[in-house]
Amino acid sequence: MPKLVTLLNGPNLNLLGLRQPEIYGRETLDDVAAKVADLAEELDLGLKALQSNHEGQLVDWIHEARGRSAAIIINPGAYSHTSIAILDALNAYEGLVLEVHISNIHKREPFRHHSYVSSRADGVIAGCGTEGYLLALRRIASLLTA
Ligand code: CA2
Repeated sequence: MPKLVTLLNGPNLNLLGLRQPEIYGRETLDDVAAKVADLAEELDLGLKALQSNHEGQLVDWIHEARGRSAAIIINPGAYSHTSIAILDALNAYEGLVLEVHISNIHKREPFRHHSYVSSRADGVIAGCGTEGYLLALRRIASLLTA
């Protein structure tokens, strides 16, 4: 039975590939989820990919991952910079947490430089485009087999 990885994308990431390609690239979220699912299969991992624009929904999905999912890859979108609720939910989750940002948040406006989620994350990837999700999955696979 392959170990499960939950991929969570936060607000506005459903618009990926449709607006602001100069920052977020040209791939849609479905393209990204398909690429991550392909790699998960190669690494003998299961994948559940979810996106929501709602903070409480993301909190509920983190709760659901408890005891079921070995790792969470999360791009909390703008909630990275505001949400203590998402941080609290992740602090109550026992598995691995990898935080991904498509853009380099440290090269952008100062309000994007701090992420609440980073204080819980086992790894943070920023500025590697959508490839960051694949890097996060590879890191999870290596931590789970270590
Ligand atoms: O770089 C990232 O992945 C972010 O998490 C993306 C968030 C932003 O608020 C964070 O500071 C950094 C925004 C996601 C918005 O995604 C869009 C994609 C295409 C078009 C419009 C928005």
